[in-house]
Amino acid sequence: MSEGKRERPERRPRLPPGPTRPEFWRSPLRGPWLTAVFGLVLLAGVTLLFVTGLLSYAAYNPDLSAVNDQTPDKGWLGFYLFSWPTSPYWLYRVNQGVHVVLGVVLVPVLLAKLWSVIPKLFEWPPVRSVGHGIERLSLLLLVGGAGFEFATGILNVQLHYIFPGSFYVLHFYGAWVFIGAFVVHVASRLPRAVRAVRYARARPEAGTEEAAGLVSPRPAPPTISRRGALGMVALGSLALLAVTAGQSVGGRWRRTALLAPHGQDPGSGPNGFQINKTAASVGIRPSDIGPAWRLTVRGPGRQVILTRGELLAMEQHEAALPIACVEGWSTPDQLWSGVRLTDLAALVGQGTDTPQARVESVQRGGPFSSVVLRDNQVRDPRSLLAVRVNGAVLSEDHGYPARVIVPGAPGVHNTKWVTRLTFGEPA
Ligand SMILES: Nc1nc2c(c(=O)[nH]1)N[C@H]1C(S)=C(S)[C@@H](COP(=O)(O)O)O[C@H]1N2
Ligand SMILES: [Mo]
Repeated sequence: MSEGKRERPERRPRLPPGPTRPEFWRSPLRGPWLTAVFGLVLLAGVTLLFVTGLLSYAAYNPDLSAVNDQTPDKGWLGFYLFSWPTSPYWLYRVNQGVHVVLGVVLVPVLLAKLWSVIPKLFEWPPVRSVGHGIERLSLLLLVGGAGFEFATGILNVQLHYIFPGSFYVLHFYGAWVFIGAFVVHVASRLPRAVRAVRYARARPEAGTEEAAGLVSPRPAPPTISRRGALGMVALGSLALLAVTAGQSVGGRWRRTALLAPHGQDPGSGPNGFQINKTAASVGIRPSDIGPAWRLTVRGPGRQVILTRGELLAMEQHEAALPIACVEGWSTPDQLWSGVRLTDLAALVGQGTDTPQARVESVQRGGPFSSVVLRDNQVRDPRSLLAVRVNGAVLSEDHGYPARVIVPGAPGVHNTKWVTRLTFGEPA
């Protein structure tokens, strides 16, 4: 034991009083092992958050049109964008459920990790050299980026739209800044973390290199073991999982989602599933969706206008598909029925090579009142302009008289109260 011990370095004489002094930090729990365990959990978790986040963004087809997303210069950061598929039809639902639930569940781990390294925030002098300065700057981006991404994400799923601008722009740019700093951090710390977990179970001596500035030189008597602390964090995460995951599973599990901002009870009957925005809340007037409602279908050089009766007289098809919102909530599959988008395209002369389509709602304004669907989405036989759900006429809040439903698409692309479809217009 004494062999491995190093001389304690001379205490630097002029540390300002307070948190810059190592002996200010007295928790006996801090040390490389605890930090490394939290760090490794975050390494796995943040990687999965990043991948599901990028996929989630791709699902919006932001490369298709400025209507779907207006993030400036996403073209460059969106180098990876691809045609979002319609199969498997649950892909977006699972992806978004994982992204949101994992983000919430990792909050206690993130806080615990920050707590475990807080003495290093007060390192003195704050900058020792150029290299040290750069490293600290990257840590600022790391911690700031993590805080920003978790905060914007959680505010968004809790429907607090207090952002200066679009959530997508902030969360997307923030993700790239955060992940850049994260990669640098992992590259420089991973070997140390692995070593700490493997070998440094015994408490390293404060002041040694192994202690990494984390171990208190004047530890207070412990009130909990390191494993106990780990268990508490795990319990916190599990508790969050228990009150969050239900809204991603949907159906009767929704009742367990105590943190769901839309409430736990979506009602009963064929239309008894989660509603994002009610007709009243977005200013849909009864006259907009009454007998005077018409569906305009447009193609290059052609236009057809249908009444609801004419729409109902067309061949009706069924598709069992979920609604899956960016906020992480989703419904189990619902049985929709209505007219295939390809059949509507055929009315205006589009064949099997049906192009992309722009969908517009009677709703005036707002980011959800119109979207552009990709050609593969339009051509999928399960993509419907739905008029019924689970055997009943669509309720007003679910989009009466007609709404779009597309397999695998984010909820926001399932436009409600549709009044116009335009095929093949360059968007
Ligand atoms: N016209 C219109 N369509 C819309 C919306 C909207 O606000 N207006 N919300 C979208 C969003 S974000 C989602 S998640 C789904 C939710 O559908 P639901 O309310 O029937 O569950 O509708 C989408 N279609
Ligand atoms: Mo949504």
